[in-house]
Amino acid sequence: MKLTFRWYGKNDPITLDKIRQIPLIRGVVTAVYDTPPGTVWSRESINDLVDSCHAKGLECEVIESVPVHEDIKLGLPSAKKYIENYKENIRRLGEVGVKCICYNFMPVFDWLRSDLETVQKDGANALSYDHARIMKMDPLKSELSLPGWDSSYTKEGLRELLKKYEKVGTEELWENLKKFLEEIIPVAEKAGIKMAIHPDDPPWPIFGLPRIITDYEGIKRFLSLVDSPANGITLCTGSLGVAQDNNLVDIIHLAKGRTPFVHIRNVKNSNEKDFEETAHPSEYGSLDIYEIAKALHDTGFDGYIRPDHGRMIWGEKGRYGYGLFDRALGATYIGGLFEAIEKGSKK
Ligand code: DNO
Repeated sequence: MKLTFRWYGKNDPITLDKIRQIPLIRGVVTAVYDTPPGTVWSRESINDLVDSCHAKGLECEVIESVPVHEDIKLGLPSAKKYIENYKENIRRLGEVGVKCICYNFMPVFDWLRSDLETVQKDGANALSYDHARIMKMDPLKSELSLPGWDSSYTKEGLRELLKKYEKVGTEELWENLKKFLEEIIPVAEKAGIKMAIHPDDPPWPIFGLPRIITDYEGIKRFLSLVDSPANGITLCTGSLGVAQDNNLVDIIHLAKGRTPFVHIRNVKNSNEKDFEETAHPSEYGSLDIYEIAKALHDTGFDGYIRPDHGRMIWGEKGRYGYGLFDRALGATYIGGLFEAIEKGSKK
């Protein structure tokens, strides 16, 4: 397993110089951010990204994300063009040594939280989700925006997009995902890249939009759409772990050999659909991170892991979920767990 750290490119206040000093980090997880979803990334930008990482002694083998254009998820005729662009990005990334691409198939919105600065007992600030509050929110009015969202929509653009989704239910979304995979997976195979779909966060429908990568059954169905090692998942513990019926160890066994990438974070579930993000170690949240690491080890996991969202601690201000300190602590915790499990298994 290789430990990695997310880097939002040259505008990220957490610079490569800082990342390279975090113990155990081998490489970064990053993307080209200078072009809208659906376009082909320029070779110049790709090379610049990879060269910047290498210049600091960091690998650049994981891209998160190559975003999927909404027309693909909607299954519109224009999807054809966007799928061709997607394939070209896969080829170009393969040429520079990228091994894994993380993406998601969530309509319109990526990850969602109701509160970005919940104060915890120890004074840290964390992201949290209160379902009742989310249900009362209107995305067309609310000013809430998260770092993972495409911020280029105007309210009018968003209204039109949401209208188009009125015709797309769960089954249509599955159908459009299948068509997309049938096109891109052979290209990924050739390029030496493993595609890793990110589960929906949170793993239930929001604002009336369908979400399908949410649980064991959904992942089982996903893996069977195109049965190839290049068609895999990103095991995001915090996304799947807030649905209390989800057993992460079972999911890890289900996706054995099909999990090139893992996001590790912990969450404290309060009500059925309410949760708060916590420090990474098991004792702070509802997830047993040791059991998760053990299951990954037992299933022969040999992909990339990154510590996911951290809280804001030590007075840090910055990109929600993506500060330096708590994520760095998470990284060393994860590295320690794996060292203990690996050495323990050899005794
Ligand atoms: C949130 C991230 C997601 C993820 C995308 C992958 O912090 O895990 O935004 O990058 O869903 O496409």
